[in-house]
Amino acid sequence: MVLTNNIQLSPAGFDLATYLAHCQAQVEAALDQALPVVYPEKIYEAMRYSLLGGGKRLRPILCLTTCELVGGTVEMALPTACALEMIHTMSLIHDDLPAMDNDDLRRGKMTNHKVYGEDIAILAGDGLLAYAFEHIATQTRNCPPEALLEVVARLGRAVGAAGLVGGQVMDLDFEGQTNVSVETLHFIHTHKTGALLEACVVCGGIIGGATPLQVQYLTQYAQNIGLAFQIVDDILDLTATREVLGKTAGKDLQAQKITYPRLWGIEESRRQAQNLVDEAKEALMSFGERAKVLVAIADYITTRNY
Ligand code: GRG
Repeated sequence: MVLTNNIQLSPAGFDLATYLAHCQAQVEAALDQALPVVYPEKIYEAMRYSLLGGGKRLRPILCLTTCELVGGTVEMALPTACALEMIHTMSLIHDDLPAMDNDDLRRGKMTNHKVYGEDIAILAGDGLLAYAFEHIATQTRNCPPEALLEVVARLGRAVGAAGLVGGQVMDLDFEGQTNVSVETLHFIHTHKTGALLEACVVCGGIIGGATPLQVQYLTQYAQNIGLAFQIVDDILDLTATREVLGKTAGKDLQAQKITYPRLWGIEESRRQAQNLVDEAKEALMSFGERAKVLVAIADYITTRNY
């Protein structure tokens, strides 16, 4: 079976909202199928509670879209796309724990530890992280083994101390400090947020058979949208409501975190995010018209309202 989202191959213009909704439904169904409830039910239910609990599904969509852009199929990338969402979800579960950001609302619902308790929430995160790698290894079809090995290695690096974990450690370290340089803030966010977004784009490319030069361009695109995504996240934390965000608003101020708007002000932060998105789009020039979905997603990063 060859699954395709086809839109980037069609000559006519397209509507990003329709494309995102189509991919979200595809990812939702695949995630639901990927993680059935078996014995011991309690842990699977806790994992599914957060995994199937909403979210924009931006990370798996980036992976699927990039795979198709370089000539691969949705079918080839779907297990990795699901794994990326499992990893992202586990990072949210752990981020919300009392020992970390201590939050009670995520994706419009009570956080995992509020429903299942801290012990189960920690284990649900661990379970999702381990299962993500198992899922890639056991479910991927029609992808050369060496490409898959590279995907697994890149993903491991993006998640560990060289990526999310390292960024989170620095984020916690600098909480409450006012004298934080822009370089430190960049370090935190290129690791905590950027590394996984980069892995989504680049792994989709690798699965789809991207050339080394294409991987280089995709990396530039991803690094730029990754940082822009976080700048916008910081702005939304200040300007959007709890209802729209589906999570506590004003959290950064409350936790005395240094953010881009605090360093630069809101207007300058918007300008910087726009510059990054412009650079991201430039990195896709050599793909021509076929990159229109990734271009539209870059624009969406700065225009999104949650
Ligand atoms: C990965 C082993 C391991 C541990 C986790 C807690 C932690 C270490 C890292 C924190 C990572 C984190 C929560 C970064 C924030 C990234 C971010 C901006 C999330 C919001 O993403 P959206 O807006 O959320 O795409 P939805 O809900 O739409 O998916």
